[in-house]
Amino acid sequence: MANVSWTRRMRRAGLVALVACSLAVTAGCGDKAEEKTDTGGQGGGTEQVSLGFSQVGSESSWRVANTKSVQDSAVSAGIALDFQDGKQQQENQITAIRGFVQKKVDVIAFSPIVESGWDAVLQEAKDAKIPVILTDRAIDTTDTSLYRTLLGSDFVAEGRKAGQWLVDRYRGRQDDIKIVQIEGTTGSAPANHRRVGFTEAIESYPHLKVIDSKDGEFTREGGERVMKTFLAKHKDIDVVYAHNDEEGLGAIDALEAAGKKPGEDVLIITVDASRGGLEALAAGKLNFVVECNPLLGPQLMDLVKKAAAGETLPTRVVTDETVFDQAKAKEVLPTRQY
Ligand code: GYE
Repeated sequence: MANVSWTRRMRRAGLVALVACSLAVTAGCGDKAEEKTDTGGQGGGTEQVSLGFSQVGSESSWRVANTKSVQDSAVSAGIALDFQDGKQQQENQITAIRGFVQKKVDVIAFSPIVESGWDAVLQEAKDAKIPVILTDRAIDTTDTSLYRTLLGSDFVAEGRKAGQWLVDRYRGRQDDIKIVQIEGTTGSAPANHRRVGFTEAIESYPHLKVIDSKDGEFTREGGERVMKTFLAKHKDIDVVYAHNDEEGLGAIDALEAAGKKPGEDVLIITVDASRGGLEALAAGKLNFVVECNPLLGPQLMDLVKKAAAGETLPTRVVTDETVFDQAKAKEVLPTRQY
């Protein structure tokens, strides 16, 4: 019985008991009925754990690597994965989660596109006693009992690392350094937290000035579009802080189209450290890249198994990450997985 958790057994037992109750139309369907059903044939622990996973979309190479990691790890862990692509829409993710509840999966995991608006659907999962694991992105709720844990990066720390590099780079300078920020998807945890961490790191240096900020939707096209509007609006931009590599690559496209040299005329900082980002860094077109690790699959599957087995999970699991300058990018590129 080792693999068949208390929660799963209870949920299924409860369901069977409920059906039994309504068929028999008798009073007194309680613990006894549940216990009876519980011992009656769950397959002795050989049953596969099922996981419903709702992904944000495929906006970036980070996301593509994350999806592959989740899918590959489910196979290696022997977990039956029901993968649903949210295609950048919160409604799609809500529908997927509702579907998982109806299908009675053992565990639900999802990467919430935005922070707010999840309480109702997560309450449905809670009522159905299905444990929920947040991966990658956080939600904004006052009811932390709606999920078991959050597995992913510390985005505030990432923003701070980006800001700290800038502080060090311009230490001793008195003149104004004009920074533009290409933000991630409005309302998403990484956009909110990367802005907060960055602001925090530079706020006691008044010469480091963020002169404009706009949503580039975590895509290369979005980054290019936003950078074009910044270039049209502002003279003498010194630094671009892009919330992910794709937006930084889009900013490179816009700068080159405007006859400027990215990495020299305008410094660019990004977050993710995907292969494309590190290549641009090694080529001198980006200046600093903060790592955000998308390979969350193996850790997620461990947590899924524990949740399915009714074990208590740590409320937060943070992934280990580093930062890259141009020399370090050249060093790691040959073995970079994503
Ligand atoms: O940085 C970005 C992606 O949520 C950490 O989403 C993730 C972010 C990642 O689209 O590239």
